Amino acid sequence: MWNSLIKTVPAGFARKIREFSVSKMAKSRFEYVKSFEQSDTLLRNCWIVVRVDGKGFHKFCDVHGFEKPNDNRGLNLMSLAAVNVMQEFNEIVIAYGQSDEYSFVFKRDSMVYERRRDKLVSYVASLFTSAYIFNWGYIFKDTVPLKYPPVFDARAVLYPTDQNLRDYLSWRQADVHINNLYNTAFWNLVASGLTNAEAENRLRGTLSSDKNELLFSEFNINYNNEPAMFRKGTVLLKKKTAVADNKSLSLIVPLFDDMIGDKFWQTHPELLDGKLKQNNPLDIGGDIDHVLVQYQIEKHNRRTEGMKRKHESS
Ligand SMILES: Nc1nc2c(ncn2[C@@H]2O[C@H](COP(=O)(O)OP(=O)(O)O)[C@@H](O)[C@H]2O)c(=O)[nH]1
Ligand SMILES: [Mg+2]
Repeated sequence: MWNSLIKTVPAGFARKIREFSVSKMAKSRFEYVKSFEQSDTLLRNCWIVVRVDGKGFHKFCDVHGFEKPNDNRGLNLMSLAAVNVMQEFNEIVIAYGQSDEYSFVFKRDSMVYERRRDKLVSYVASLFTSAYIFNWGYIFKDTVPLKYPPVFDARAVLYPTDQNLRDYLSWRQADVHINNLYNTAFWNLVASGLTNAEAENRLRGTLSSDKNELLFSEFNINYNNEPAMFRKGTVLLKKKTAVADNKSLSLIVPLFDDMIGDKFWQTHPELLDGKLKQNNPLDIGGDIDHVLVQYQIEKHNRRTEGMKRKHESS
C-alpha cells in the first residue's frame, strides 16, 4: 500500500516517507533488546571502595626495567593516575595505593552515577588507565619508552560500617608490610649472589622478626629506615595545604602514614565524619617537594598565569 501511495506524491517527499517508515520500523522492531540490560545498584548508605589492579604487572614491571622490589617512578606514576581520578570525583574521601593497586573510597552518601556499579567501575578503571599512560612521560621523561598498553581491572566492594572500612584499609596496608619485608629480604639475598630458588628456600617458614634480623645482621639494613612509601604505601587525601608565602592551596597530598592505629583517624576526623571541616592548613614539610605535589602546584600556577594573561589582554 505504501508503494502505491508514494507513487502519487513528489519524489523527494516520497523518499522522506520511506526513510521515516524504515527508521520507525527499525525502532519498534529492535528496541525491545534494550530491556535485557540489567543495572546493578550499589546499596545506599555504604562506603563504596573501587579498587584497580594492574593485569600481569609482574611482566609489565620486568619488561620496563622497574627497580626491584620497589621502583619510585612506577609507584609515583600509579599515584599520579590516582590524583587524576580524585580530581575527577569530588566524592572520593581517601585513596590508598601500593604495588600495582589503588583503592578509592567514595563517601557513604555519594550518588555518583546514581550508584550504578557498571558505570562507576568502568569509568574509574578507564580513567585510571588512560591517566597512567598520559602521565608516563611526565614521570619517566625520555628514559623508558612505553612498550605496550598497561591494563587495569576494577571492582567495587561495599562496606556498611566505619570499622569495616578501616579494617579494609588496614588489610591492604598489612599486605604491603608482609610483601615488602619479604621482597626486601629476597632481593638482597639475590643481590648477594643467591639464586631465586636459594633465596626462596632461605626465607621459607621465617617470621617477620627473622627477616628483620637477617636484613640487619647480613646486610646492615634497619628495615624501619627503608623509605616509608615502600613500607606503608601511599595515602592520598584532599587537604588545604600550606604552600610558600603563607598561602594555602587545596591539594591532593600523599601521606605515608600508618592507618592501622587510631592516630591517623584522630588526626583526620573529617574522613569518617563528612560534616567536619579541616580548620588549619596542613603542613606537609619536605613532602611539598614530592612529585605529586609539584605536579599540582605547577598546574595551578599555569592556570593562574593563563588567567592573568587573559585579563591583561582584555
Ligand atoms: N620491579 C617491580 N615490580 C613491581 C613493583 N610494583 C609492583 N610490581 C610487580 O607487580 C606485581 C603485582 O602483584 P599481582 O597483582 O599479584 O601480580 P600480577 O598478576 O602480575 O599483576 C608484583 O608481584 C610485582 O612483580 C615495583 O615497584 N617494582
Ligand atoms: Mg596485578
